[in-house]
Amino acid sequence: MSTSEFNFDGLIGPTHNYAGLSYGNVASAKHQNQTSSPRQAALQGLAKMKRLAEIGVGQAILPPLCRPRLSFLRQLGLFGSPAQLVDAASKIDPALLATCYSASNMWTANAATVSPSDDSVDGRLHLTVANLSSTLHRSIEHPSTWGNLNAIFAAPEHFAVHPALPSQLGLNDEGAANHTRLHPQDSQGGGIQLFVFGVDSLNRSSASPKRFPARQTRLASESVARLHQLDSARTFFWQQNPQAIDAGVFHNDVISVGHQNVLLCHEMSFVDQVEKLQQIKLAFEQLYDQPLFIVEFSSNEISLKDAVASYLFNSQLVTRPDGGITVICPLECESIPAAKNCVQRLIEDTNPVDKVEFLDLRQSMNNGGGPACLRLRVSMTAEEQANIHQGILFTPALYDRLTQWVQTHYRNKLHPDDLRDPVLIDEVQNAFDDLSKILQLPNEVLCDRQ
Ligand code: SUG
Repeated sequence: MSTSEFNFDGLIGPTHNYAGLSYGNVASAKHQNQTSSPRQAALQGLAKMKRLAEIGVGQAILPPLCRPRLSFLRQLGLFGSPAQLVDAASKIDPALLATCYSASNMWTANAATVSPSDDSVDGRLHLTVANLSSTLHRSIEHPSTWGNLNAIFAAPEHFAVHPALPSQLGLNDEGAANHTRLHPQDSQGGGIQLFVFGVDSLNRSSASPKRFPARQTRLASESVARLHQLDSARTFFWQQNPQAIDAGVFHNDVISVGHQNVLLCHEMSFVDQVEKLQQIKLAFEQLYDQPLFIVEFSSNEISLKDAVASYLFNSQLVTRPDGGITVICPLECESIPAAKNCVQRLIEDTNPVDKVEFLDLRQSMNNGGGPACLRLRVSMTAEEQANIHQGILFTPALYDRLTQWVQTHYRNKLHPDDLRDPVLIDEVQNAFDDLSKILQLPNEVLCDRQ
């Protein structure tokens, strides 16, 4: 069946802040305790969605999760009114308060792993919510993400929404950020799915990073592939290069991006990279009788440090209606010379990528989230599209309403210390009351924090 790709971008929530919660994420550490602008962040995210929709790419949104997550604080033995809970959490540790206020769910590439119906034995589109169990602030996302995805993909004859894998050491799963699908330009027939894990938790002697944690395990990736009923002949499991993780590449999408018949990567992306790239190229060519374009950049062209600073590999590759591919880069790829040269080579070399656009996503970038982190790709048939919740499909009218909504409800400035302000609890609640009407999703689904 013919499918088209939609980007489900995270609508950035009203409590976007810089608390430095993600160990191993260089940008998050660097901006710890700086003042953020939730309003600018959300407007930058909306501007990206608008631009992609103008280019002609399928665009939808995933709602933010309601914060603070008070039920989490109650599970930890705190009690009282919302204001008392917030006060108690801040007295235990400001990091605990920041944890339950985090807007990290904006990076929807970590919300779930998605396999289109063409690839699954049962002919349904599969989504597995990511448990995000490597970091405390992200590990509390999955119950609400599960609720939202069930409300959006509510037709079980078309969609299978799997709950997160058990949140246990050894099963850490960070979703589509460590997963890519390759397929010919005409998207008929199944694709090749590439899962990238950071560590093999069942095999202690296997390579692993020394400095920073690996956030995806082999067991998690393989379990998701089983749940999605994928054809093992078309499914690959590769290990991320531990040196890259130690340089701040906490997800594979910080060092590699695949789209359609193009795979863009750094030479330090994977373990046994030369052999792996040969294997996948051969598999693609045998299956589809056409080339896979692998664009690999050497450390001489761009160091790991510049790759992490520029987020070159977190650019989005999107197919335009005319069949060409545009690379959507963060502004940082324009200002870091090595990254700019790589972009130039990418669009000049023989491959389908022939245009570049640079977008300002600085608010998200300062927490380690680039263009590709902000979107979850879902390839759907026309019938599947008609069966998802329609209120989240991006239109010019929805853009106008959400822009107005952000202007009305979001603070322009937010410092982690401001999270102690009890007024913020009601501000967020009011924002969600209105959002529920705009997206036509029940408030108890959108704001399940009680
Ligand atoms: O998980 N940052 C996120 C960034 C996620 C980027 N996503 C992808 N690469 N797909 C993370 O590290 C920062 C939160 C803070 O410091 O408050 C944070 O969670």
